Amino acid sequence: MKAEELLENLENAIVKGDSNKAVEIVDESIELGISAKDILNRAILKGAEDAGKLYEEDEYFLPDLLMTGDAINAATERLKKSLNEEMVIEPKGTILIGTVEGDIHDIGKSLVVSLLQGQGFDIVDLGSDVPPEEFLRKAKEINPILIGLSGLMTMSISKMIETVNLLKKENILSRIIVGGGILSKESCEMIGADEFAKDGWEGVKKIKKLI
Ligand code: B12
Repeated sequence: MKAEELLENLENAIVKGDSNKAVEIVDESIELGISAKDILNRAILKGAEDAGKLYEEDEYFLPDLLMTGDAINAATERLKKSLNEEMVIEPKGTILIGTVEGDIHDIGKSLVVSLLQGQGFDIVDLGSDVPPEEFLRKAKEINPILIGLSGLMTMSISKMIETVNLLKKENILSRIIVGGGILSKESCEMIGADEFAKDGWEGVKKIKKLI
């Protein structure tokens, strides 16, 4: 099977929420030599976007989104091993990361964690639905070189603002990057973060520049 066809089938498996099929195609794609970055950006994220659109159009409901979420999770878990094989590892410092309060989306954030670990960063992952005070408490404890805030929903932006304000008020000097598809240069400025990223690889590049 050709690469294009394989990636299209993977996109469809993600939309349908077929985890077994998705994992099977990830394996076939890796065997065919397709890079982890292409598998993610050209199939998994496209499937996620398609499912999101169907949800917005009331063609999909929460259970469908959950199935898609499971398939994305299964596919990205399978990808993580080869992601790290594509990376060069040198020790680089500790990064604190989490999804902001009110937001439970954590698949993209976990993927970014894998990418950063593959680059030699130590990661302290606070998980999802993390209150601003928890980011502050942990930042004071570990003094990270950078703090990453993830958020996929429009309402997460106000929580990002609250979190960044609290960190700055309490004199946390770590650089801050925010990530998630909803973000733009404008929202990043509004939040008061140093950088933003809509994509994991772009995020890793920007993080390396920031520090
Ligand atoms: C799967 C999914 C779910 C799953 C989440 C499972 C999980 N454990 O994460 C479930 C079913 C639980 C879910 C729930 C809901 N969801 Co939902 N969900 C999605 C979906 C389809 C895919 C998200 C995903 O996993 N993408 C794949 C990953 C790999 O990509 P990613 O998250 O974007 O991450 C990449 C980048 O953003 C970036 N990145 C992410 N974080 C960070 C952090 C840093 C520091 C950096 C540098 C980079 C970075 O790097 C990653 C890799 O490239 C999206 C649609 C979409 N287009 O995103 C909707 C979507 C995000 N969901 C949406 C909604 C509305 C909801 C619900 C409110 C639905 C409901 N009525 O209950 C709830 C939210 C509950 C809550 N309080 O959080 C909306 C949000 C709309 C908005 N603008 O506010 C979306 C956009 C769907 C839509 N189009 O309407 N959802």
